[in-house]
Amino acid sequence: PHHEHDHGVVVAPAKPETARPPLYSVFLLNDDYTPMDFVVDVLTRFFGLDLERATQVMLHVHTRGRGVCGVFTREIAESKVSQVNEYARMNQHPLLCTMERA
Ligand code: TYC
Repeated sequence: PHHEHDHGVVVAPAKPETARPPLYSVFLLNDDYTPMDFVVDVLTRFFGLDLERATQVMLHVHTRGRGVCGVFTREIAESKVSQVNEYARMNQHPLLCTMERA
């Protein structure tokens, strides 16, 4: 069931749903040197977590090796990763932030 346009170009019918953009999970990685307080600061400052949730996520990363800070569209996720890594470097901490397709 294809629909023919005026120009003779045959296209597939549109799906009956609103298109959803691909989503990306943003992670913090554990390391041995970044202070716990700094990680909590990052999670509140860049990901809008309250103190209780930020502390939970920080401890998850500390014990499990990495953890999700949030899920975003690609451009927002890329911006979070850049800002967090720049902020960590500015404060001379080795903290790493990464992203991958959710
Ligand atoms: N492991 C660090 C410490 O013991 C704390 C830490 C938590 C570091 C989470 C990075 O993403 C991180 N000080």
